[in-house]
This record gives sequence, structure tokens and C-alpha cells, in this order.
Amino acid sequence: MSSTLQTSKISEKMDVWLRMYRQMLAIRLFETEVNELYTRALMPGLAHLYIGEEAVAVGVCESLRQTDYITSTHRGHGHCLAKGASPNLMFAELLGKEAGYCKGKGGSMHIADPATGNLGANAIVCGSAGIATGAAFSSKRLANDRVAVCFFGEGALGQGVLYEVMNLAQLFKLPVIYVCENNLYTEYTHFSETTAGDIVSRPAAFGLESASVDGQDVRAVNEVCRRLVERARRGDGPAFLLCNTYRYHGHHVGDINREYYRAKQEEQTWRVERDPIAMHRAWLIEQQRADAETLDRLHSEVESEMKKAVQFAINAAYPNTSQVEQHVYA
Ligand SMILES: Cc1ncc(C[n+]2csc(CCOP(=O)(O)OP(=O)(O)O)c2C)c(N)n1
Repeated sequence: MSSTLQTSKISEKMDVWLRMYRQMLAIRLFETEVNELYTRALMPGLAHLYIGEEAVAVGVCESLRQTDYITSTHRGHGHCLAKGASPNLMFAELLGKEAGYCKGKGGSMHIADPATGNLGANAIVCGSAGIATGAAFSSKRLANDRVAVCFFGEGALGQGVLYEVMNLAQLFKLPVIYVCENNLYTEYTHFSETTAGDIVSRPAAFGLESASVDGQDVRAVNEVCRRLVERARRGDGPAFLLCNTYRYHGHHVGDINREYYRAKQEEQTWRVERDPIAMHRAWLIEQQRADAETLDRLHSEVESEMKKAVQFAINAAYPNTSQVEQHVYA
């Protein structure tokens, strides 16, 4: 049994709000290790960190069943973990090891995990909108009750395919939710320089149920997403959810000097005043759902789980060179 399956068994018994706290911590500490692996030159290639945006993936995925589908992006670790992926197999993938989700041939931007309904990350901006919509189409045809969630950054709003699929999804009343993570920047450009008008008016023009939410508030994200998932599941059609959020790190791990496109003060304000984990922690304590000691213990548990997962990946074998042309569909 993988460590994640054990973890999710334990988590099933947990208070749902405590479980969301744990899941957000898992993403943050997973990615802290990713940054460390990159800095120590132990990881080939780059990674795009999701730190700061954890409440979106967790709030959304907590409203889904294991059999529901998600599609993800180049900034996809948080989506995979929130849907139930194993940190061991994810780290193995990042380090190019055979034990990884794609046998070490995909890396950070191409993790897929059919067992948890994760149809895969996609390095092409908006590349998974058609996949999620197709999954929702199949779900409707097969009447298997599954909902598909398509995560994408606000940069994808500039891609025509998004409007083609939203149009079809509305015409066919497909069970798909388009989740736009507006972290303010498309690479090194503020979204206001690339995106005209009001974002939610765009899906609303196609008749999609459209909402926006504070993406730093895991409970708010979960509440609105539950409603959208329920209506999609009962056949009321697609929806669009705009989550307003922020990435703390650079566009990718190598984007260190960022002051030419955003101020350090802005980053500091989000980290100090709008941190999704700290905000949820304060709420749990205030509501007496957990005390600080319990939350600190959870932190240590997750931290040690991630360190063990890194070690698993470091010790794992590389694929044999004879397999170089296997499992590659390009
Ligand atoms: C079709 C396409 N154009 C350009 C790129 C290069 N690119 C990679 S990530 C990115 C920015 C994406 O921004 P956004 O969608 O807002 O997501 P974020 O990185 O903010 O999470 C761009 C332009 C790409 N991968 N695909």
C-alpha cells in the first residue's frame, strides 16, 4: 500500500476541515522539497511551484469523488496531490525514475494518474480544456455520473479553444467545471495587460453558471465548488469558477529576480496577510476544531512523509536505456 493510500485512509476519519488543512500542508511541503531538489541540482529540468495557491486545488478536489476527473497544467503538483496522488511516485517522476507515474519520462509537467481520475497535466497553456470537456462528454454518454474539472491559469483566457469548448459544453449540458486560477501573472506580465473586460462575463455570455471566489479561502472555494459539482452531476450543465489567488514563487523555480515585473512588497503582503494555510489554521483554532499542538504535529507528520518520499525517489532506479522508446506517444 502506498503512503498516500495509507494517508487517505487515515484522513477519511478526520474532520473534513482538518483534512483540508493537511492536504494544503502536503502541497506546500511537497513543493518546498521540489525547490530544494532543484536548488541542489538533483532534479533535471524545471518546475512551476503552486505554493500560495493551495486552497484552490484542495477546496475544489475536496468537492469531488475519486472517480471524477481532473485535468491540470504546467503548475500541476497541487492538483495531483489534492486528487490523491502518491508523493513517492510524484517525486520519482520528477527525478526521472522508473517508479514514477510516467516511468520517469514525463517529469513535473506531465504527471497523470488514472487511478485517481487525474487525466494529466499539460504544458500547453489551455491544452487540457478539450480533454476535460471530452471526458465530460464521455461521462454524459456513458451516464456514469462523473464530473470533470479543468484547472487552468488566467493566461488560458487568451486561447480560442476555451471558448469553443465552453460553447459545446453548454449546448450539450456537459458535467464540466472550468476552474480559472488567476494568480495575477501570465509568466512575467500582469493579467490586466493581456485580459480585456470582466473575466466571468465571458463564460456567462455562453450561459455557463459563473462565479468568482477568494482563492485563498479554502472553505469558500469548497462551498462554491460543491454547489457547482452538484448541479453538474444532476445534469444542469457546465460552470466556470474564477479563483483569485497568488503564486509566492517565480513563474518557475529559476525565476528568482522578479522585481522587474512585481514588487517584493506585493509578495510579502500576500504571504503575510493572505496565506491560505495560516488563515485556515487560525479558523480551526478559533472554532476549537483543533489546537495548535495538533496542527503542529500534523505539520511534522507531513514533513517527514515528504522527506521519506524524496528519499524513496532518490533511491529508485532509472529506467533501462533499452526502454527509451517505450511509453512515448509523440
Ligand atoms: C500555447 C502556449 N503558449 C505559450 C506557452 C508558454 N507559457 C508557458 S506557461 C505560460 C504562462 C501561463 O500563465 P497562466 O496560464 O496564467 O498560468 P500560471 O503560470 O500563472 O499558473 C506561458 C505563456 C505555452 N506553454 N503554451
